Amino acid sequence: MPTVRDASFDLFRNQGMMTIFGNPGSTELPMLADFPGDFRYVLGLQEAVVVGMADGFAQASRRPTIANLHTAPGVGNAMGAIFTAQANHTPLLVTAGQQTRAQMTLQANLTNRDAIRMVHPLVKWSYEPPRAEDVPLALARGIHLASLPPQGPVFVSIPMDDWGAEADEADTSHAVGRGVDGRAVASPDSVSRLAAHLDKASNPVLVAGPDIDASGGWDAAVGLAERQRLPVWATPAPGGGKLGFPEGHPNFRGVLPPAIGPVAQTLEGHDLILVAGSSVFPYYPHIPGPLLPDGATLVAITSDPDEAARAPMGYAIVADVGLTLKALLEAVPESSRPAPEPNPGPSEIPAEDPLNSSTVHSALAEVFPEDGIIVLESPASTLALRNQLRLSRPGSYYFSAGGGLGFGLPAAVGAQLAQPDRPVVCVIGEGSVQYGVTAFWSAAAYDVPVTFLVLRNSEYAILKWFADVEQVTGAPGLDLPALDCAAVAEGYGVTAHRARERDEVAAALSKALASSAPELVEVPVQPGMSLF
Ligand SMILES: Cc1ncc(C[n+]2csc(CCOP(=O)(O)OP(=O)(O)O)c2C)c(N)n1
Repeated sequence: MPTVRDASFDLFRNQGMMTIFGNPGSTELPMLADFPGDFRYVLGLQEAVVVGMADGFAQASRRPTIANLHTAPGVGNAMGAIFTAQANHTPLLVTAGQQTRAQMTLQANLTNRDAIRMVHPLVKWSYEPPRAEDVPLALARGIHLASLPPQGPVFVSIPMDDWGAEADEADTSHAVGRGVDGRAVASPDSVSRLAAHLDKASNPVLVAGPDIDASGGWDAAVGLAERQRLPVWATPAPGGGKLGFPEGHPNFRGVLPPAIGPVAQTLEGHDLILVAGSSVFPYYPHIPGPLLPDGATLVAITSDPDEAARAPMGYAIVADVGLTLKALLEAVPESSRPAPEPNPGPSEIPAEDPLNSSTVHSALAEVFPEDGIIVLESPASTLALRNQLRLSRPGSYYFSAGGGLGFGLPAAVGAQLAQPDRPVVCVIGEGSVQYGVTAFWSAAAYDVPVTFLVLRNSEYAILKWFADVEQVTGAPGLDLPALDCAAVAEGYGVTAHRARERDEVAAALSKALASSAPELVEVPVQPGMSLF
């Protein structure tokens, strides 16, 4: 008879989930016993980092991924990262150990007394199997649910004595071997109505969101924009966890501002706004105004019924974004509208001392490889990075969609593990580093050659900008004097360089990019926001 552990690892193997991210405790050791040689265990030193690494790995490998946590306190530490995975639509199987079944009711030490409810609002499904022999089926159910659109994290709590229990061979062989496939295209009617609407519009525009890339719709989005002569905006940065359109393309206009009034203002003059693969819209802060420009209609394509339902305006089609864009591309004729004016290249910012973040990003652009991947968590320079780099390949950009910090550093390590042949650069503010700082250790311990570019402006710059928008004066806690990330990273085993001038920055980045070990480049930058 196989044990629950044998059957569960067969399931993981069968699903191609052979990298497990975790931070173990006594309740997880029975799962890890006799760890099979064909699996890889990646240790994170704190649970937010475990989930962050798993998130980056799942997104960059496009596979569901396991994050194994230590009962209630481990799940508690990971809650912010699970929130982010939910916003990112990342297919994660989050598991946590639990006390033995015999000691749960008397609530022995470390019992997660309400494991299901603890994480419930942040996941698609939260479960603790009623019997040990149900664990493989529960894990299978979780993996399939996480992978079905809209993708997202699920949670299974597993009592520690379950792993050694006998599994029912006949039942588990079905659970281990099955698959589920659920990418549904919009109905032919819906596609042809939208195609006619688009072709007849006098000045339509495309707003591209992260699920275009996640659903393999990149080429279809480009084809559609070219055939229909559509200018293209990226969905506002907080929700743009991935790119939906090549930012160096002549039709690309820029990133939409993240607020109600400014979105309508930016889209002024368009009579049809087609949104693909984004919520409508990831707004923040609250700058009121009309939801749409006068006379405009909005149609959104999303795989997420909740995104479709909660949009405050417009018509929504719930369907796989990539497949629906392909169908739409086939249904529209070549438009006779004039092509949009080509977008000017990145702005040039003079080098000062200390450098402006834009100048740092222009130095990065100079040495950034064609197939490079950016993981970004530098709030005050997000727009400057997008403008300077103009990333134009799918799978080349990851960002925390929900607005929570702590994703960047671990997700970069996870993305690099998933894509060992593509150089990963993590561009991060010195404040943001602290929310996932122990990921430096995992990068060093597993020789994960991420290049970390830390922008050191000695403050929470974006919060000072928010203070202006919110008309708040006198708020404490917005300065970060003497925070030396280079020294901290060295303590975790990462080689660090300090660079101040533009040429030094480019040279240090080239060196780090060529290295087979993780390296960090810390650059002092001017305070404040960098928009270009
Ligand atoms: C988990 C979490 N805690 C706090 C915040 C609030 N917050 C947003 S941006 C920011 C400042 C980040 O500082 P830094 O990385 O140095 O970037 P800068 O604003 O200077 O570009 C903070 C604290 C958040 N978004 N998420």
